This record gives sequence, structure tokens and C-alpha cells, in this order.
Amino acid sequence: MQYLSCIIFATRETNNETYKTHKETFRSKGRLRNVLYVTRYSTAFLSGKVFYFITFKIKQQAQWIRFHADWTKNENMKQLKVAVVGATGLVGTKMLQVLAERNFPVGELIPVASEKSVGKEVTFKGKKYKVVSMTDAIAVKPAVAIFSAGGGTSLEWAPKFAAAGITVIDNSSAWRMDPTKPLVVPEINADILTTKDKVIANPNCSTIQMVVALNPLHKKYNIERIVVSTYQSVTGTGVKAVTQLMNERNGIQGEMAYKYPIDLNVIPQIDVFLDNGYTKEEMKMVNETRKIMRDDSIRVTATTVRIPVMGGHSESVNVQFSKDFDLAEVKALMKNAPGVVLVDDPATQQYPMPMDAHEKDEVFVGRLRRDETQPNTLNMWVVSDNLRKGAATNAVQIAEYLLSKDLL
Ligand code: 2RA
Repeated sequence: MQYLSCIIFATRETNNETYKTHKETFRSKGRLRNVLYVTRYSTAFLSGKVFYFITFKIKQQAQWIRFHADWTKNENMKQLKVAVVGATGLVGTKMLQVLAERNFPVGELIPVASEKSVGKEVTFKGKKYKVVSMTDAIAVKPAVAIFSAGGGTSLEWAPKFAAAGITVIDNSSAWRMDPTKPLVVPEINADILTTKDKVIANPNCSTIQMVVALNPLHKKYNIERIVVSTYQSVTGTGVKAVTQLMNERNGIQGEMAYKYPIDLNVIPQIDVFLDNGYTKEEMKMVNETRKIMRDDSIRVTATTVRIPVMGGHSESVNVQFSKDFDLAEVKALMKNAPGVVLVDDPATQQYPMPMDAHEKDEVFVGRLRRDETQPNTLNMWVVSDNLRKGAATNAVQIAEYLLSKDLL
């Protein structure tokens, strides 16, 4: 099956309403990634299938690209058994939402959770499903199991699923730095995946959004060093942290997810401290970035911070290249980068913010400017919904890639 990287609506009669209707149609078919403008389209009926030939113009490059897709195939394609492990958690719930929204061909959903949640119900596409145990899920032999149940659970259970021939896409940190396991952001390195990969690691949210924005720049200018500071949403911690923030806002004494109040505060600690004085979250950004971008020479230093925000993580990124860059070219690269939306207009105070990134799949980039203190260095601001591109969307995109390449 072919996935469209962009779809364009256009046409003489296009107005906001027809555009919205088309957009929803494409979204419901799970194919909408970016939107450009169609200038021409035609259809052909070949081998029993309708092909839509769309022609559009990529404005930045001012060249015409012919783009075609067969989106009728989705209805006819094989339906898969899909397990979502940790289906009752914050990320698990988002996984179900994203699977439904992107119309992943779920023939049978197997929601899985810890023993205490077995028998509970989750809703998927308007239908209720009973949560089952790990052992019962393996017995049903899903094609793919998307795990979001913590490192301990993944360490114990992912190998058991894999041994049963089930492909695991794991959202915990358990396997990310295992040299035998691929760590994948589809826009960057899905090409490393093979049928032999039965446990595939989904990177940490703060890493994903940064590398999606940086990879096109790395390819062009070669990154030497990254200095990143994060401003991370409480949703990254889970339901307990969202509750703490809301309780504090409403003057309710309740269980604390953090050692300190989070409302009207900023906590410069995410995850536990390591011997080098950095937190685990900070070292994830260092190590995962190098692994995904396949370049151990990139120097990364990070400060990760929790802020009283929901909807997405924000990052201030200072990036030093070995080659000099042209700012207009950097903006053009960002505009055309897969999965990136450029929001950068100081004149009208346009820049990415978590409230705008919430419930979106893209990584939003803005505040692009030269670091005037040293050569070849760029400052940028990167925002994304940590539960979507930072977790669920990336995992589902990996599954989509596997499916599209017949690797499931
Ligand atoms: C956080 N990165 O925001 C974590 C979640 N994986 O705490």
C-alpha cells in the first residue's frame, strides 16, 4: 500500500468548506500527512482499481511534481490483529485514538493491560473491547503489538511476544539503546527495518521532535553539536501528573506525581539523576539522537525541564554545523521537511506553541535565527504533541511502514 506524504486540494471551485470536506475524507482514510494545493487531477481505472493522478506544485522549489496514489486499496487490504499493551494508560489511549484516526487496518483489536485492569473495557471506533492479559494476547497471535506499559513490562514481555512471531513496537526505554534493536523515527531511518526486527523501539518524545526537525539540516550542513533545553508537558509523566496539576489549580490536596508543586513552578528534573549529574531524560536525548541519525560524532548536551503545560513539549535548540548556512535556505528546508511545519514570522508574532501543537501529528519549528556569538550556528524553537508524534503517532507510523513494505 502506498501512503501519501502529502495531499493537496485545489481546484478552481475550492473554498474553505470543500477543502475541509476533502481534508476529512483523506484523514478518515488515514492518508493525510501534509496539505498542499492540487492544480490538476485525473483518474484511471487500472487492474480493477481506481488510481488518482494528482499534479501539484511545491512552491518553494517552483517545480511541478507528478504524484499519484491508489487510495482505493485501503478498503481491500488485509486486516490485522493488533494488540495495544498498556491500553488503559494515557499513551495507550492515544494509541487507540491514533490507530482509529489513521484508519490503520485493525481487523481485531486486542487491548492488553496489567492484571488489575483485565476485564475493563476500552472503546475503539465506537465499539467496546475487553482488556485481556499478556498471556491471552500472545495466544491470539496478533501481527503487531504496540507496547506502552513501562520498561519493566517490556523487558519481561516483549521477548515473549517476539518469540511467538509478533512484531513489538515498544514505547518504553527498555530496548532503545540495545544495539540489536532498531530505534526508529519513520521520517529518518525506517529503511533499516527488516522482517527480522521483532522488537522495534520507539524513541523518547523529546528526542523524536528534535531529530525530525534536525535531520534535514544535518544532511545539508552536518551537525557538530547540539545544545538543547526542553519545556516538557506534564502529560509526559502520565495521568498522575495531569491530576497533580489540576488539583493544584483547583486548590485540592491530592497525590503528588512530582516531589514539588508543578503549577506556577518549573522543575529542572525529568526522570532520575545519573552519576554524571545529568538526568536519564537528558542522556536519552544525547544517545538516542546519535543512534537515530546514525552519527556518533554529533555532540549533544541537554537540560530537560518540566513545566505546568499540557499539549506538547517545547525545545530551545542551538545547533552548530560544520558548514555555514543561509537562513532562507534553512527555512526552505524546514518548509519541505517531512513531518515538519514551519511557523516563523516575527513580524506577525507567529511561532510554535504547545496549545497549537496539541492533537497534531507534526513537529512545529520557528524562531529560526543565526546564533551571532559563533560561526555556523542556528537557534530554533521546536514544539510537538508529545503523546502523538512523541509517542503514539510515531509508533503507528512505524506499523504503517512495516505494513507498506510487507514486513509484518
Ligand atoms: C516525559 N519523556 O516527558 C518523558 C515521557 N516519555 O517525561
